[in-house]
Amino acid sequence: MTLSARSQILVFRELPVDQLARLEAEHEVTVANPRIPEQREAFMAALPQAQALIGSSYPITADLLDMAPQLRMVSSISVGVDNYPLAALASRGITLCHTPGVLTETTADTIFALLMATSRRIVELAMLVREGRWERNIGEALFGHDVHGKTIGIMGMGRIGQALARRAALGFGMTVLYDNPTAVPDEQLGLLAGKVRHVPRGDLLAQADFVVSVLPLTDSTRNCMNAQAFAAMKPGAIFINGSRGGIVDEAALVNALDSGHLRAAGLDVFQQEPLPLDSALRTHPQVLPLPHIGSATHETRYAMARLATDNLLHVLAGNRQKACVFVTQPEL
Ligand code: 8YV
Repeated sequence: MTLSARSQILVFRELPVDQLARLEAEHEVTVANPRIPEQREAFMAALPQAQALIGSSYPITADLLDMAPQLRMVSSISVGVDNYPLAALASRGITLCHTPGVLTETTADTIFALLMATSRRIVELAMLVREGRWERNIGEALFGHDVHGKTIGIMGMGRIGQALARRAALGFGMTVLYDNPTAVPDEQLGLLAGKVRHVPRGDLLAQADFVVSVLPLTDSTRNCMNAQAFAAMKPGAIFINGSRGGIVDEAALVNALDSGHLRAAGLDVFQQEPLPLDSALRTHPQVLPLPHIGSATHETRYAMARLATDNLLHVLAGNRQKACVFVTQPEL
């Protein structure tokens, strides 16, 4: 890739000031977040000249790429790349970079916190106190369920799945089942070797007290948590989704909760985000919804932005080999 010394960069999600300064020191930079109505016109106006994009959480479609004929790379501030037209990028020779690794532990923390909060009814009981309804000792009707010592089934044993398994197995003495296209070799499992079991999905669904998705969204995982999958889960089990909303048939989940087959669901991601006001999942008493906060800590979002800036500068300088170029489905 031969690019002018100072390339045209379009920043479509706010960057930390020090990372924006790094880009401005070497390139011509336009900042315009199309999710903000007042900035959408500036974003569209900058597309025709843009040689590089950096940002996240906005659908970069094939049609949009047609409006950016100079585009040579996209640096996503994310590990997931399901909102990018991978085939269209490849056919145009546009390099896609992402930010694996830096968000692994934070996202695993979030997912385990969601599991704990869902099982122990933390938010529901905090509201009881806040709303002045704590009038006597908590009775059985408000008890939650233990997490320690139970069985967790992890769908997707990539970086985040393994970080989650470490929390479950090493921190909470849980039995850890996982399904993956292939078993993870012991040398990659490290401390988890001998502490996790690779099983078929059917066994995972039937045996787990907590079924947790950390699957990437692909054509093969889309809607994989459907009515059949929920019915295969253990009665009284809890479903946790920390990956992508697209893997869940949300109507089927609501039915599984309404029937009492599933005890509860903790969801950090949804088919449509922000979650529509008329979604049954927003107010369902057995659902604990979060607004996609998996990696949303100051420290981690800064690390992601810094890595995405590194990636962009490496590729524009002709050092593609130093960047986290997306070439296969990310191990979340
Ligand atoms: C962020 C994520 O929500 O990295 C991902 O794939 O889903 C999250 O870390 C998002 O990408 C914003 O940066």
